[in-house]
Amino acid sequence: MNELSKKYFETVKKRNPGEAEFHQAVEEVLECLEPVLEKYPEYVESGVMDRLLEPDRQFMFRVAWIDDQGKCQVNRGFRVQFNNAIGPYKGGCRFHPSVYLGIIKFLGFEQIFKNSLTTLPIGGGKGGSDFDPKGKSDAEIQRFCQSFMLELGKYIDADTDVPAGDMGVGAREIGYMFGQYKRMKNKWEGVLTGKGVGWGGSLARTEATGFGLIYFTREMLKANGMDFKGKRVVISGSGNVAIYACKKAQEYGAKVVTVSDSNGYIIDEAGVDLALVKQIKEVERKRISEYAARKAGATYVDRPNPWEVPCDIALPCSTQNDIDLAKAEVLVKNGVKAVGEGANMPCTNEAVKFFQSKGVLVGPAKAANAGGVAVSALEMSQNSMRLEWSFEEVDQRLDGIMTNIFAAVDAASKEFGMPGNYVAGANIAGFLKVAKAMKAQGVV
Ligand code: NDP
Ligand code: 2IT
Repeated sequence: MNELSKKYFETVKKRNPGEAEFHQAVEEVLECLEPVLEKYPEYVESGVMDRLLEPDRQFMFRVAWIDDQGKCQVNRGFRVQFNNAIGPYKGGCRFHPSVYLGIIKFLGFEQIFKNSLTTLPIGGGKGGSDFDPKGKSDAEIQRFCQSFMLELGKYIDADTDVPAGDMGVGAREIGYMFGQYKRMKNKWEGVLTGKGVGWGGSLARTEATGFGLIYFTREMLKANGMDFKGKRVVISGSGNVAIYACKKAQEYGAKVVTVSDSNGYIIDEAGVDLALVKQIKEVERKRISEYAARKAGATYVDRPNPWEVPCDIALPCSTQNDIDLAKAEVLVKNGVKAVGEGANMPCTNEAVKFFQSKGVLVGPAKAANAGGVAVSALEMSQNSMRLEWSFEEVDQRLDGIMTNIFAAVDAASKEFGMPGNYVAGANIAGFLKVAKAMKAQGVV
């Protein structure tokens, strides 16, 4: 890191003590932006960088709700409105017991650049709660979501801040939150995305992040003389992103041999049976170990490390810091050629640098998983127009957006003398659009 980056980084660490994930996300961006700030000192002089590193505002609130035993439960809710230079704050809500301000801030910060890369008019934000949806009844989920929205609803609307899903928040939770918001405001507006089809949701939003990941990775492979056909793919996670990444990779002729959850992973050398995964995860909401119990020839391994399974292409689609340096070393030893980040920040900074030093392609999260939020922005457009587009139309736009994102990332990496460093390319291309807008709008 140069002296300027160090100065920014020290300020961030001092202002945000104990927020390791946020520091990690900032560190990577600062390192990648060094040549950009040398070329465009005006972004330093006009305070764009100082302002970009400090969220516009952050909300933390109590979420009290009554469980099925009639007891009062208390969780903490968050919304960080990070930057709205190019559009309303936009980003998902995560419900997971590990959630605290540092996680929401890292996600919100990354979202600024991701949303910029989509080329659509959306700023960066993120929210969530330390609520654990696992093992809760449907009625408990509903009461929690209503209580969460009762507070969150004070800070959002369709032109200000538009939340969506993330880990632990899918169609069911969005439904309950949307219903509550509508009741609070007596207004039907596109205040959330990921809504159900038939009441404002966009076709292909469910598939968008996973499909988009594969479209981006396809472009990255193509630029390096490879494709998905016949490749062995390892996927972590078995949630929304993992399922639809698996589907599209299989359509492209890849053999997906694993999916996982936070307890363990399954190996199926015959290729993952996606209908079975969907039945277990989406319908029954059970553990992935069930897969091995029901599918002949598949085995379950009782530790959440699918990265020990040899593969050509690794698609981490579960959570942050899933692949550290030790796991990256094993992947490289086993011959991995490309990593496509479906989750947010799934590789540690050390793992990313190691992959790159060994010539492994890395498709960074803020580019590779931008398909979800891109289709969310298309959902906002459809809501504003009071129109609905067909699945094919949305999917085609998604493919075009992901193809363009790869092209922009690739071009930026070359322009700044780091060809093939798509991590730097994504940070640079994402940053430049936001920085230009912030400078034009003055010191606010
Ligand atoms: P889901 O809640 O649908 O699925 C999350 C999956 O990750 C589950 O299989 C979960 O297993 C697993 N998981 C969670 N924690 C761990 C852990 N510590 N170790 C191993 N596995 C774990 O979430 P999504 O699929 O929506 O999100 C996955 C990732 O993709 C997240 O990083 C999210 O931020 C990112 N993302 C999501 C987008 C979207 O549109 N949904 C858009 C862009 C990025 P378990 O059931 O055991 O918890
Ligand atoms: O991390 C992400 O981009 C998301 N969870 C999707 C956000 C959105 O607004 O669709």
